[in-house]
Amino acid sequence: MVPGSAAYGLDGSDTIALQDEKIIWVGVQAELPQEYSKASALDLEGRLVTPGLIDCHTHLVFGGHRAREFEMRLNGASYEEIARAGGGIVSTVTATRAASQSELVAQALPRLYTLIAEGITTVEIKSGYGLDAEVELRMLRAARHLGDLRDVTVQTTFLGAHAEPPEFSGQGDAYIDEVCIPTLRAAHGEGLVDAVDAFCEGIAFSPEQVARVFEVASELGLPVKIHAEQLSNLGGAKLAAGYGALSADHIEYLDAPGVAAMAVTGTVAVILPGAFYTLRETQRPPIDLLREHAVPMAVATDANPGSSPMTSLLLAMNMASTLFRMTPEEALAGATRNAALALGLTDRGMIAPGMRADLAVWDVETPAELVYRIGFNPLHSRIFGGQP
Ligand code: DI6
Ligand code: FE
Repeated sequence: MVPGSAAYGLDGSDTIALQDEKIIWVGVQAELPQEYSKASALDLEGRLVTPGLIDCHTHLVFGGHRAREFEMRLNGASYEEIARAGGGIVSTVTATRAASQSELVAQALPRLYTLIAEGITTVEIKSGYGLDAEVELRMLRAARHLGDLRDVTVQTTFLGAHAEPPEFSGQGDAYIDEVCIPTLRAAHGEGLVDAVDAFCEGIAFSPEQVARVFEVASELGLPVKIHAEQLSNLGGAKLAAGYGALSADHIEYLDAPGVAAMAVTGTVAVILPGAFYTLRETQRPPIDLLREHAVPMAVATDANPGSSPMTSLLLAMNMASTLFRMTPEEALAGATRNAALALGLTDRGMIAPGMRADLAVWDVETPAELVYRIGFNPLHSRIFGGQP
């Protein structure tokens, strides 16, 4: 039981009863059912309690870093120019292929710990820096292993369609058919895939190529999501919505037909301000249009070594508000309830009976106070599956 706290999203409620891994009751302390009154209690002294935060879009497992590219961009090179010159994602592929599974885990752990320290209880981790069967599987195994090592739920996403590897340069179709799709089948066979993602972009894969991957995902019964409309509008979000996608992510260049298609399927718009900031983009995602169509919006770090070297979901929330004018309530829903939807998880992201007892306790009074600071972590404590 957690009395004396202000539960986010539940007007006036101040007490949460937990049993094992679940929330079993939420309400005001005076109405606490008799049967729970003898349970051990944790007094949170009026602190804000939110669902444990959920980072629904990360590339947390990778080898090396890309600080040199950061310097190149400061000298005027663009993200796309660097990618086309063989840098970018492909340079991380080289470093990732050179790392063993335990090295990948060791390099990812400090990043994961930084997220956990901010109250994250569920994190999605994508493959996509192996781009061959062996290393894509290694990345997914490393991601799963991280979830065994720390008190956090890891959801794995297969992102074989992230970039053409050097050995298939200019042969995207062959890569999709000969490597990406067989690797997806193998990873699924090992139980390593919770969802399937693809990067639909001029520097990555065409809508037709992405559709081929999504056909196989559907055949395997796996949900899909997409990196779409980040640098240009290829209609990727609409394509993904046609496959009932859980989410379309980035979407700075998303147009009205794309928003409408997402609204029909309930596809979540995942807003990634870290990449927008890092690449100094100017085209903002169509937040007003998403609101008008009641498309759920999530916010995530996109933690990756190139376009978003960021491991702070609180900072992503702050940026979503400051850069894109999302309200603090929207930013918080984006890191909890809607982030759960973006992962297809119906048992978390809200404080309600039956939900997992994943909670974050904050030394603040309101969501606005949580979102407005920059570079400050007010986490008081974290409860994961009912365990403080
Ligand atoms: N979009 C992104 O923001 C990341 N992947 C993608 O498709 C960037 C990955 C990287 O630059 O390493
Ligand atoms: Fe990404």
